[in-house]
Amino acid sequence: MIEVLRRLGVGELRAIAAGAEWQAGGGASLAVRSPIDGAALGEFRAASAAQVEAVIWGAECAFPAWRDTPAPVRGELVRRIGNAFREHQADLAEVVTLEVGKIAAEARGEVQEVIDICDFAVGLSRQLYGKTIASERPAHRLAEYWHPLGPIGVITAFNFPVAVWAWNAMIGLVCGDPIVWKPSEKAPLCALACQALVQSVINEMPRTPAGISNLVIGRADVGQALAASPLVPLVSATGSVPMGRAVAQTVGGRLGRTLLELGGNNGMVVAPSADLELAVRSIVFAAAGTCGQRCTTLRRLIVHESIADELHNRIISVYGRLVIGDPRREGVLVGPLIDERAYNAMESALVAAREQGGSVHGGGRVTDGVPKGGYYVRPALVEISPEAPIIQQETFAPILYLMRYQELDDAVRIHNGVPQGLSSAILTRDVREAERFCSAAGSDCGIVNVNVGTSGAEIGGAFGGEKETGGGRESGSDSWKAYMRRVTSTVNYSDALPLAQGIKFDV
Ligand code: UN1
Repeated sequence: MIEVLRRLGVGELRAIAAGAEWQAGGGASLAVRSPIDGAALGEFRAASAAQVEAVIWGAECAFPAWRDTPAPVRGELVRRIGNAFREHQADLAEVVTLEVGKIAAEARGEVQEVIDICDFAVGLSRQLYGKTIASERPAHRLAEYWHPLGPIGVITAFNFPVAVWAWNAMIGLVCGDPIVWKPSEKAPLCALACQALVQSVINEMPRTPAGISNLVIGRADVGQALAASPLVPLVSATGSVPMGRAVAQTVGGRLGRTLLELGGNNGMVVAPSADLELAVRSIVFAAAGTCGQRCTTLRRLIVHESIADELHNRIISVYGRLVIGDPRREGVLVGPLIDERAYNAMESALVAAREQGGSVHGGGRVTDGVPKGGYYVRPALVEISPEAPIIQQETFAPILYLMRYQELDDAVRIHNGVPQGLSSAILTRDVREAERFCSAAGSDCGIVNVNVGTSGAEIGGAFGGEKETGGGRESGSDSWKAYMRRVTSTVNYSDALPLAQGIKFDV
């Protein structure tokens, strides 16, 4: 077994995950490869439908005891989980790098996001506030409060293999919900490491019900089994639009709830007054960082025509200096794409962009000075018309489309003219432009930034977006409400029975 996994406590895999029977070299159905060099990291047998059902049943059995555990005590568990992640931050970051190819700083940042959401959830465990509402009837108390919901299904993508689970799991846990996690089949090792850490904390905290944190490993059919179960009142899913649509249809068919965080096709408007130095830095991090594989990656740049040439040249010049290669190497800023399929998708998008009149700078595979077997690419900048169909599509790779505008209204129209609505930004020193972009008539996204790129959100805000992005909100703010059920309660403490709306009904 890989040494770092041993340090994280990934030992008795059979005990911590359904479908995670470690098959070092054995012919199982799910092979995991490192995007760094294509090296085999292990093989798994995906969970069977019966295993998924058994795990969900275990979560359901754990629910009453966890529901009845005081929320601050649930918070204490999450506080300890946060400490375990603090202690193992470097180890877990190493697994993130190995399994999904993030550079060290970003892998560490992702684990930091887990720690931050744990802290947030601990505070939240004493702040699951309801409301008292003025009743129209005398001697009546009208109130609203929140109860745990039940087992929560969490489906996550490869690109944030630990943080997005933590957003859902830590909030869900303090809300009193057991968690059943189906990670991306491309990142089961990260999930096993997280589950091992959580399990070790659970084992040391007396009276914590077994079965509040669970893992099922497999492909789409495992996610579908989770989505189909009537014992899972909420399924929170992060990933592609087709995945989200399939999950939503299954969950919707049984009238369950979903929380969806799907594709982003994020845009940034660069106005004439923008600080170009700041612009270049925020654009390059947002467009080329994480090799273009964040939901929040910048994909569309809408630049005022007066500065478009200069900005274009500056980006090309920084792209030319970017160190691309083994994410474990000091100084590397852009690691590999996740796999060959991602590389092919990038190539096809660039072919389509050329056919649609785009002029492409960069792109293409890097083979010199990088590990063999990995898919390393040069980030691409594509100058293109806002009418080109390709800009409607999210390609999970570092392709940045550049379009020009004359009037801010046109920029906003171009910006909003795509089916997705996750993250957006405007770079300007003109407060009127900034406020217009943030207003109801401006960006139609869930995240709207000024002089900050589209990616790299903090956990304290609600995270998610509109339109095909799915409408869900997770992480901070009051996103916790999605993980609980709301009760509206009227208590009459008089001897009379006045009816609402003044209705008379004397019997
Ligand atoms: C994602 O890509 O699914 O805002 C999550 C960001 C990160 C989270 C991205 N904090 O870029």
